[in-house]
Amino acid sequence: MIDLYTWTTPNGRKVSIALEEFGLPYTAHAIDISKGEQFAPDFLKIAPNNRIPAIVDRDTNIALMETGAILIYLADKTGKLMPKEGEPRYRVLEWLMWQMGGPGPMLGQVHHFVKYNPGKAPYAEERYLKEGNRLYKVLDTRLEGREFVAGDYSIADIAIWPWIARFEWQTIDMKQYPNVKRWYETIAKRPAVQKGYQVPKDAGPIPMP
Ligand SMILES: N[C@@H](CCC(=O)N[C@@H](CS)C(=O)NCC(=O)O)C(=O)O
Repeated sequence: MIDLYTWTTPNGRKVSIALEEFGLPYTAHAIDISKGEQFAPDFLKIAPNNRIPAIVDRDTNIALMETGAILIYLADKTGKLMPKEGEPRYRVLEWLMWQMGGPGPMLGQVHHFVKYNPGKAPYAEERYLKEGNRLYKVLDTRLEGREFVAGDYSIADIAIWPWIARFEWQTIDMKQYPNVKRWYETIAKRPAVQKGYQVPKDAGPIPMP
């Protein structure tokens, strides 16, 4: 049994979607980051960076924060959604790390400046929106002639998809990125994605382009 501490955000959804895909039993605990619950001392014991999500695997007593580490841990635990060796494994890790260093932090800044603080910092809005569009273009090019980012559907797709699901907040027109749109729609149809998207509470329908 796994305890998942999470909220209805892209980083939180990476792990709830992965748990659904892996078919691992888990209990979701809501950490409402709008109320500052990520700073509660008990949460900080397992997530010292005061950010969701985090897990505690009761089978192994391993507590983990950081979605990249959590996804690799769960893929290794189950032997699913990441090749076990060789170049195919490194391709998945490559695109997982791309998400962790690119779309995660950069689109997060787009949300901060463009969605929540429009007009306060025009340079930052322009800078992060330009970077966001650049990353969509990189993803679109990668998905040209490929169904998924790295071989079969993997933890790399699961890491990227919830960030693209915020395309409306980002004011990014997904239709300009047809390969991203096709990939996004394919993944959105997966039952595990539809279930994991609504953890720890119903957040309305998945946005569709
Ligand atoms: N690199 C971290 C990022 C986690 C993160 O930024 N989580 C956000 C929600 S999507 C959060 O908890 N924010 C709370 C805060 O900023 O205080 C990961 O991948 O787990």
